[in-house]
Amino acid sequence: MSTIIDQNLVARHNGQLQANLHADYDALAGVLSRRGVDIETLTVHAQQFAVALPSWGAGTGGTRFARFPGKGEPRNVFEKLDDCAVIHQLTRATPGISLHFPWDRTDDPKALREQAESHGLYFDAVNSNTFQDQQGQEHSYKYGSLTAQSAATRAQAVQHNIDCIELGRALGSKALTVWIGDGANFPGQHNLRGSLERYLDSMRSIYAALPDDWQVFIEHKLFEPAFYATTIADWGTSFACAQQLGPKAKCLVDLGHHAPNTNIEMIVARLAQFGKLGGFHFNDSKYGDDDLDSGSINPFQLFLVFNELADAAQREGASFKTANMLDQSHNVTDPIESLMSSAVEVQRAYVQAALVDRAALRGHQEANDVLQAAQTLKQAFRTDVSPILAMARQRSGGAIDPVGAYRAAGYREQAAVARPARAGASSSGIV
Ligand code: LRH
Ligand code: MN
Ligand code: MN
Repeated sequence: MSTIIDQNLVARHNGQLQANLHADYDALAGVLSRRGVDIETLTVHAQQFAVALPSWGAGTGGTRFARFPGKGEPRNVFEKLDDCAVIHQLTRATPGISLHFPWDRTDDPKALREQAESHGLYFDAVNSNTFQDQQGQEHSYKYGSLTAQSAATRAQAVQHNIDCIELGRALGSKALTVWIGDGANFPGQHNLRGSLERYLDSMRSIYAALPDDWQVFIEHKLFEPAFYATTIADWGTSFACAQQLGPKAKCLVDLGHHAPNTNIEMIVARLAQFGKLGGFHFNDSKYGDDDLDSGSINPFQLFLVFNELADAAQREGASFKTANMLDQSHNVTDPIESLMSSAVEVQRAYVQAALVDRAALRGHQEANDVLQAAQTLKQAFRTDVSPILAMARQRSGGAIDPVGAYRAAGYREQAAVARPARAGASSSGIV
């Protein structure tokens, strides 16, 4: 695997932190062994964790009002891939990349795939985009895409999704994620049932184009850009559509796509129970689809989501798999730093969930010992597993302190020179 940051620099940086890490790790090993938990098992578990990076997260996202670009932002998909490679080199937790078309359009998928493979990266689910018009496009999505009244517009949106599958195939992806912004801003603007009928019709054509070993993920979101009624607004609609379409269709849960205080872990449990949990877009939010860094607002919720995933994995064994991806927008931080720390926060929740004493929890539930049941979860959540995460990274060849090593390497400063800003450039297309 070729690395972008000099591995000797990473090793030197690790060397400075080594003694403290070992002291912290040994202390935690003692705490855990008193609970009957072997720290080494958890460290191996942490090393097995992976969450995919959103290509569109490598640049500054911006809001509906403004975008303040940072220095040295990637100008094309190849440069985004370089930034993703740096994130994986230092965290060893992000080998997958989720591309978004046409933002990441390339005439040379072979070269892109080779570049990814040279860095030990692969392509996770590809995302289609019929939520904005693209240059030269014949029919506008102003009034909808897969649900549009116009058959020609629907056909164009279907074809774009089929093109995404083709491109994804050349890149080695195995899934397509479909999120549409279709909906209504006014009561009466469209027929609520008719819109979903058209969606299903369009999705049937996309489903028919899926290769045998592919899946399609339906991503719901309660509002925005439609502010009165969104066609795929909730997990119930997503689930019903996935059922209608067939076994290759599953639901994707973006944590930010729910009303505040929604019990997302229960949605996860329901979808897992009925075999329709396809994957995640991890991020955090306070109000709406804020796309804040994972674990920055509500880490307990993230832990509870992973607690459900651990429960499902225990029930269903190795066959239980979800496609885990980040989906964040960075406005005031360096995107590479945000993505590194978010990957670590998701990994933290994954390891904390593995710490839950499931037999004890079941016992407390059966005995209606509510307090002890709640405490069992809290004990795992309160455990600071940072030394496990750092040790896992180091053993896998990464950095004990990814952000520290990244800053010491001066990657952003070098990128600023190598990638001079272009007026009006937007990395994702979101401005
Ligand atoms: C929609 C969404 C969806 C898009 C991405 C850019 O809010 O979460 O996943 O593809 O943002
Ligand atoms: Mn999303
Ligand atoms: Mn979103």
